[in-house]
Amino acid sequence: MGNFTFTMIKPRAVAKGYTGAILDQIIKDGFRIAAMKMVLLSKSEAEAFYAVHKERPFYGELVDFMSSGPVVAAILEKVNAVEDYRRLIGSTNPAQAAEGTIRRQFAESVQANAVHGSDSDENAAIESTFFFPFKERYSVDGDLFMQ
Ligand code: 3AN
Repeated sequence: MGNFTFTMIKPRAVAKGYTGAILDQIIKDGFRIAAMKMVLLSKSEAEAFYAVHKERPFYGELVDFMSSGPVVAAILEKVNAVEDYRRLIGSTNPAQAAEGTIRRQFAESVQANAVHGSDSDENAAIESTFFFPFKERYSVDGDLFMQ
């Protein structure tokens, strides 16, 4: 069980001014922000980040969307972070996301679903490294520095 996960607040949610409300919910749920920045991904960076989805029909659209405006990227620290954060954000499709989840409240569609959350400890490490060098991480737990 890992103690950190990686998230992005996606372009539409940032553009609509939901960043503060989403971060507030994340913090109130017991996550600690270990790293954070707002960044505009280039198309090739978005392609690289979502390379695992290359064969899926929505890949091109997803890359265009994720590079259409700035995202807020963060590493979140909490015991059992990956699983707890997936529960907090809700299902990929906001129409199926449980009441009170971040996607239920702030998502527009399956694609513009407000936030990304890592789906495994392994991917949390890979995705964190994509955005944050070790010197930009402020961890209360040494694990964040030992990937
Ligand atoms: P999750 O983000 O819940 O782990 P994935 O890994 O299946 O979901 O999909 C990655 C991202 O791809 C989603 N967050 C969403 O933005 C987009 N996506 C997934 N399914 C679709 C779809 N059917 N049409 C458009 N975009 C999709």
